Amino acid sequence: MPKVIVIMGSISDREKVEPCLEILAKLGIDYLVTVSSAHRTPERTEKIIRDAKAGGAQVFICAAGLAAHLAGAVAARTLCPVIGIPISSGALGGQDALYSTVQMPAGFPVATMALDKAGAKNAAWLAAQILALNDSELTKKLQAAREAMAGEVENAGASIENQDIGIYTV
Ligand code: RP5
Repeated sequence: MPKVIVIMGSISDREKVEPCLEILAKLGIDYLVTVSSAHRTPERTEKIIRDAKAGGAQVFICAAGLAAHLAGAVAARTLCPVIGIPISSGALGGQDALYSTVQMPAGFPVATMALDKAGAKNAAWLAAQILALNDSELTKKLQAAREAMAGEVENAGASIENQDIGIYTV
């Protein structure tokens, strides 16, 4: 059983969750990805959580839209960290999913990310940071990734300074 379990509420969420899977894969983190709904398939969701627990999974990532109950329903059934990705869909454009995911009762936290792809990316980074607490190789990968991001910003800054008036130097 992989350490990260990614559950989306509907296959229609897939495209928005994809960046999460890409980052997990890039970091060499095994994950299980599936579709299950807190409302449409509550028993299936329970079984996924049970199996994940038995298999030693450590982090859940849950993506859902509308009255997004999935992350909360998972949080109610596990002591593992649960990361929620609110998905925009429907008449309220994702505010419903954001509020449903973020407004958890005390004692049942869901680490709520931004909506859609931006949130999907950070869900992967946060899951990686949680796992890295006990994985020095993963810590090194995260450090390297941050250095690469800083390098990209510096290159972009240098490039625009060369093209434009370039009055800012460090
Ligand atoms: C939620 O309802 C899903 O997570 C999805 O974002 C939304 C719409 O689902 P579909 O009707 O497209 O299956 O449960």
